[in-house]
Amino acid sequence: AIPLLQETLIKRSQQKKRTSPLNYKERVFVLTKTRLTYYEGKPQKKFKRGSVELSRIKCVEFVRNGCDIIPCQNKYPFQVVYDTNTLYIFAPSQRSRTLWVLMLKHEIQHNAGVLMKFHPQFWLEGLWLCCRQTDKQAIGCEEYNL
Ligand code: 4IP
Ligand code: ZN
Repeated sequence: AIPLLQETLIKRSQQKKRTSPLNYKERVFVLTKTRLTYYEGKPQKKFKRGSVELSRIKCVEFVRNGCDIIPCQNKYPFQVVYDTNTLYIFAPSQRSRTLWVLMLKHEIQHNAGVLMKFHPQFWLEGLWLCCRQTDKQAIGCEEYNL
């Protein structure tokens, strides 16, 4: 499939298991018409680490107040919410982040299950920083617009 967008960005571990570490990894992100996939390595020689089917995505949005609290070189975070997970991705510039978010929003506009509400800040150390709720699956605290 022809990539719509490709760039080296940083991601936070999704912590799918209770014992998963919280860390940040540089990955080559590739967006196609059907998937958002991330790879380890260089664009010319890369190994697939994970992939999200676009049809499963419920929300793509900036993360607010990310820069100050997160130990990540890339200062422009955005989130991709799908199934029961949130993938946090950090872009190197405002321009890059805006491009990824606009492209992703465009590709998911006809998805079933797009959220009515979302969390504008990070899930960190057992709570949502926006609303202080301690249930990871708690309904969002702010209205979401695609
Ligand atoms: C890993 O940490 C990486 O951060 C993985 O990211 C991440 O998977 C793992 O989280 C996390 O445990 P170590 O490399 O120190 O083992 P990547 O796949 O980019 O390498 P995700 O799911 O974020 O891709 P869990 O929750 O999958 O275990
Ligand atoms: Zn919240």
